[in-house]
Amino acid sequence: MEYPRKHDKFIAYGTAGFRTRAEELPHIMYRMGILATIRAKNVKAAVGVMITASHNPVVDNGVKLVDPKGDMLAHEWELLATELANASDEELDGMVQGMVKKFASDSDAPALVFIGRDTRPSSESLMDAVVMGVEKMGGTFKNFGIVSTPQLHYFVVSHNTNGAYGEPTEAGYFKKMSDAFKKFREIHPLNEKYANQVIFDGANGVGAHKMKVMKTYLEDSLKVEIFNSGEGELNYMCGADYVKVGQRPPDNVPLERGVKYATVDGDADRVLYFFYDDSNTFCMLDGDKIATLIAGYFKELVSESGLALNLGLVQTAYANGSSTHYISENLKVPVACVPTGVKHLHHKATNFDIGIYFEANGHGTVVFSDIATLKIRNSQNDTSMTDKQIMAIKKLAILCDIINQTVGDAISDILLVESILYARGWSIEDWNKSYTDLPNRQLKVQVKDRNVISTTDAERRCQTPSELQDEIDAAIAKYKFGRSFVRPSGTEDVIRVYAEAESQYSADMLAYEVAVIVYNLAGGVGDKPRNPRC
Ligand code: 16G
Ligand code: MG
Repeated sequence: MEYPRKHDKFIAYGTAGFRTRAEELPHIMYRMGILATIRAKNVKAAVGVMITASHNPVVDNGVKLVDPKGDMLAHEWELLATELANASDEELDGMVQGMVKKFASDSDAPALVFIGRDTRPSSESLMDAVVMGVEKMGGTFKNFGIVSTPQLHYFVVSHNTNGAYGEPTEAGYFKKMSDAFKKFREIHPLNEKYANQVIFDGANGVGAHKMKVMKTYLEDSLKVEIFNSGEGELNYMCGADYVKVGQRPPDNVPLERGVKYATVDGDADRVLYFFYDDSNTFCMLDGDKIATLIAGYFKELVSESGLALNLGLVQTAYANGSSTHYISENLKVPVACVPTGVKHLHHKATNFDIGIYFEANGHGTVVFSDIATLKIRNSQNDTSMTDKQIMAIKKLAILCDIINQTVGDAISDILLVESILYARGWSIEDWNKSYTDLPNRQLKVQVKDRNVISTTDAERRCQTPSELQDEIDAAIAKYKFGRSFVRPSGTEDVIRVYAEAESQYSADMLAYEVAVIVYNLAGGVGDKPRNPRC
């Protein structure tokens, strides 16, 4: 039989698909080729399979399916994916036949599966397994080779809209975004303190390859210098996750005061900015800062345009308290909080005409409702509008084309940030000044079974174990501006702890105290959390 199951480990389709050591994945890849084909027949449209483990170490790999509109796989199908991935070899045929009967009985429906992969050495052979699964089910596939996760999402939606969203090719992707980027610059005089240069940390992954290509499309409109472009190990001491979690710069990037840096993760769906200020302090501008930059600018454009469009911002519990305060009190933009994971943010954002969503870790984008898209498109030629209104609408229309609305896209997000900074005439310091982050700390705690912790209120409070929340509340009460929550990770076998407070010392101590509470009440294993100040 093809790709027999070689281990008994149970692996679930988590927040970002299946993710584990590459050698545990061949049979899962084969089965996901099968499932993707059944899904394509079921929805009578092309679907995607992306092979990547994002910011994880190079020895890991993973796979996730992309639904026809370029969105994440529907929840019911995540459950089917887990069932299929964990079936024994003997059960497999029967299970597949059952699924075909239930979801794809109209077996003549064509099935087209788009396949993309990241730069991991294991990705190519894992792709062969996916192809084998597709062929086994009589489906056809298109291999896009090494692409970023957001590129694959873009190809799927572009194909399924017959090119209305864009041309479903790499050239189409680069051209759509870079043309819009250059057009936006043409309608603005170059402004004040804006610096037309970004130093780019490619995490030694696909982002570096794709930024190299994007540079040729951008010509001189944006100067990008690329580091960690593949000569070193993927995600090792570099990339968005390394920078965010450690709150430090990546290795192998020349560091200079006042210069603007952007760092992306291994599959280029996350981005953060950072710089060194006048006192040579490392300053990070994370997903929250990106979200507030976008929300503030879009709010202004919508109000100048006079169009009746509601604008909202979606965050998770990880959003810095200062950002939430700034959004609701200063920008006066409605803000919603949802559980971690892009699918939750994306879904919520579609409730607004213009929905902006970002996780603090740098994953996010902007989505426009069909009504918003139509209004923006049609009112550009409305003769009853003033010049100022038309100009605002024109800018909104161009920004729509810079944005990859399907999912967070590091390269597209960089182009959007650079456009807004350009329009505002801001340096990175100006942007950073909008609000000051509360100091924060994230820790991990190893426990016997992470599922003993369940959460509610968009992961901000624990329901079980029963005494856990009361003890966390008691710890929080000791710290000024203290806030803390814990949740089981969806991608690693750990409990994550987040804490913020008035000073870095307090944030570190609060995180430590809460980690100890988790260790004691939720079945901690291995070494106890260590007091950071001892
Ligand atoms: C995945 C999610 C990301 C989330 C992270 C949380 C997608 C595409 N990616 O990488 O949004 O922030 O998981 O990881 O949904 P955690 O559950 O281990 O904290
Ligand atoms: Mg990623």
